[in-house]
Amino acid sequence: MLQTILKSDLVQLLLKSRYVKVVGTALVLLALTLALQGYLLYANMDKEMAMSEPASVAVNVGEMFFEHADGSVPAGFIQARVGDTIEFVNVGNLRHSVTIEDLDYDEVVNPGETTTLLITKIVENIRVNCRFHNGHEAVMTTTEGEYSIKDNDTRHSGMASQTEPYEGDLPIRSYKDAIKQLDFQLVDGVKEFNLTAEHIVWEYAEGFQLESWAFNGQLPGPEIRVVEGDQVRIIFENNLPVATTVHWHGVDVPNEADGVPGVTQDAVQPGETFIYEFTAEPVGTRYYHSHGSHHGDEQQQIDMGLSGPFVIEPANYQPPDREYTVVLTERPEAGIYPINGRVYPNPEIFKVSEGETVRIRMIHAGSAEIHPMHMHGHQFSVVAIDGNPVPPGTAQLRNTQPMMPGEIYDIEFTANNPGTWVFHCHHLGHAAGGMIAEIRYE
Ligand SMILES: [Cu+2]
Repeated sequence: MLQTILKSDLVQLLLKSRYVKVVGTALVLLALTLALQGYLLYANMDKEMAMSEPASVAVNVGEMFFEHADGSVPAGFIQARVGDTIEFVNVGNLRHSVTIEDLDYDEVVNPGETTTLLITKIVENIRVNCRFHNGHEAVMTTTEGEYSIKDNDTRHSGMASQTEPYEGDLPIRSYKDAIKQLDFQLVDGVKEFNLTAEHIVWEYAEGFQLESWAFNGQLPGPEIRVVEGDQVRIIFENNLPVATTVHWHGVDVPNEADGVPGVTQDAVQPGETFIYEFTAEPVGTRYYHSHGSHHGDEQQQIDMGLSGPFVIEPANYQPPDREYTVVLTERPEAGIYPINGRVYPNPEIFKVSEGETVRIRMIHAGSAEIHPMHMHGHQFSVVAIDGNPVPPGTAQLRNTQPMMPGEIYDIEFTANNPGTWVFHCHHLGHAAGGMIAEIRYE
């Protein structure tokens, strides 16, 4: 730097100058430059010292996630430096553990409690699990100095990597174990259904298992199908580790059967039974879902799997040639967006034959996202919205139908274009997260 200044034309000119005053000015400028350089060097050192000072990093543990409390690092990724302490805070309702095999660390953390880990060495991409619940884990990386956040955000990167094989005591189930419709018994003219909420591990695709809460052990819950005007009795048993309720979405039930904890009933505690009784009305595609145990945990319970279709047929129902039900759900913590409890490359397959009229009852049972459902190769008519028929002659002909959480659309199309066609969410992050079904001609 000094040499550069001395060599510069301006300095050479000044040095040649006979005016000492000018030379003096140049020297003052030079001194100022050196002082500024020194200051910058000092400031940098100060910054580096501040950055390597040990910090306490808060990581929230809940159902089913590990995430930095301040949101500075993507969910599912834990970043810290040597010397830092990580405070794992259980912000959920269930008991969790912080289990890090590579660090020989295994601590149980009850709801509201914290366990602290001191980082003593650099580790790269090691797994942090909870040994009680398959389905949430994080990748931890520590560094010596400065943070370097890697993008490992399973929440937004579409289909997450395969889960560890589940080794606990919960039953592992998949679409292969699911039944289509729930049977009833006729008791004094009342159609009586037994519905249970169960704690299971659900296999959305091969090698992709997540701990779930499920009606009758399946995702989505089995379809309950009744006829307009039926007297319906649902004997609901809660076998979950948490309290819950069941809400009959779009059904005009009497108030006491509406399933809202703290408003129309007390939450059904683990091991308890609650009876919902109502008349099936109005006609149309409806669904049932958890309304949580208290205000605030509905989203968690719904995302973990507590929903299923409820269809009220008109008397003398004339079904189309083919009829299918689509239940859209969301597991944002794992980056997957299932259709009927399945994610691509394990898609729900709708078989059709050329010339058939096909009806699909689409239920958005997820909790948060918009799903524009797009069908390839066909145009469809929207024949019912939220279960209620669209007046004849006014049905829209579409190939994409956006759906908001809680919305229901019945669509119909003619199978007039043989092939294998995808039917998928056009929010492409959701498609990447598995929200793709197939229409296959037989
Ligand atoms: Cu979507």
